[in-house]
Amino acid sequence: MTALLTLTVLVLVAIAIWQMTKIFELSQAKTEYAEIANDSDNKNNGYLLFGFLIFIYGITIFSFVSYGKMLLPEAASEHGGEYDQLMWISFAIIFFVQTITQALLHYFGFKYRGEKGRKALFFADNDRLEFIWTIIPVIVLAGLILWGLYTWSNIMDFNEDDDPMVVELYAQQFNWTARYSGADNVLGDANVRLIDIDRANVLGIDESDPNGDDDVIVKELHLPVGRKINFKMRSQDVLHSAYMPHFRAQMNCVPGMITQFSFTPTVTTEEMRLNPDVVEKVKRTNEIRAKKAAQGLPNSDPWEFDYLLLCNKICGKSHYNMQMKIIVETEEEFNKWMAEQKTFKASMAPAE
Ligand SMILES: [Cu+2]
Repeated sequence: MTALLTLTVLVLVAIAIWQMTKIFELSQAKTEYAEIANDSDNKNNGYLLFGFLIFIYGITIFSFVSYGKMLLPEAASEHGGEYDQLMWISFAIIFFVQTITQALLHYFGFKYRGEKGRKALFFADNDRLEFIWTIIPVIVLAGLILWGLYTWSNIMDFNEDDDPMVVELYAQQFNWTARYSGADNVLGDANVRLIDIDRANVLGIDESDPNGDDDVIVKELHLPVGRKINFKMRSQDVLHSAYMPHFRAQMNCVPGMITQFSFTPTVTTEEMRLNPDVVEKVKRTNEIRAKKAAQGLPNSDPWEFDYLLLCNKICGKSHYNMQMKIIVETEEEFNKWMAEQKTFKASMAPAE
């Protein structure tokens, strides 16, 4: 009701202003017909162009200053640096071109504004000009695209030379499950049709495949630092996307097929918690949480940084909460943790 009243008041105020302008216009004794722009109208519009230019530059600077801190901290994977470099160079080129072309656009808009007696110059074409403004974008874009393709093929190179550890990421509405391939480093065959909840076969692992016996199913992803991991993604129901932002990794999880992504984590969770950007972010978040706690609001416990696996496809109503903690640790810590886990064979309830 308040909203309706406010809206009515706003509409009435708008009508009043419009009527007042009409009265003001009528009261002016004009020699020219008021709806044709004259030199002073054109000049004012030219100045407004400059005003708009200042506005877009201002909002750009404001965004950099206010939201720059929202960016991800340094990459925690081997390929991440290369990926970030490509992104920053693209950003820099776009920023440079945008700044220059906007200034030129607005300046020429002002310089060649309509003036009484001025006539537009007509010329059909200029080969040199057209060559210049075609060849520069061609060179820049071709360079970026080639570099991008090179980076992409480097990142997506799944060769077995580095002895990658094979880990499955299993997506379903609305959670993740991870499966380690065990001592043989081979995942047992699996199919959603073999899922047997009563016997705790949540991933549909084929019991007749001996490769699956030593597989380890977990709800928290532990990764040894410096070891290449080859992730194989599956989805149970709809399209999901395995997104590990700190490692600059993302791959769709598609029902009915296995997709993959591979990376080497280079920074342990403990080390990342000491990263200045992360320390700053944790501090900021906990200040907000402390304020919430004082008001007795939920989600106000102090937060500690952890790597996350998130879902980056809107897959349903709880999509926003589809995440799994990732812990990057030393090889010894990882081996110790792994030794405590149960294998698939040991964790299955016996068949009745
Ligand atoms: Cu999802």
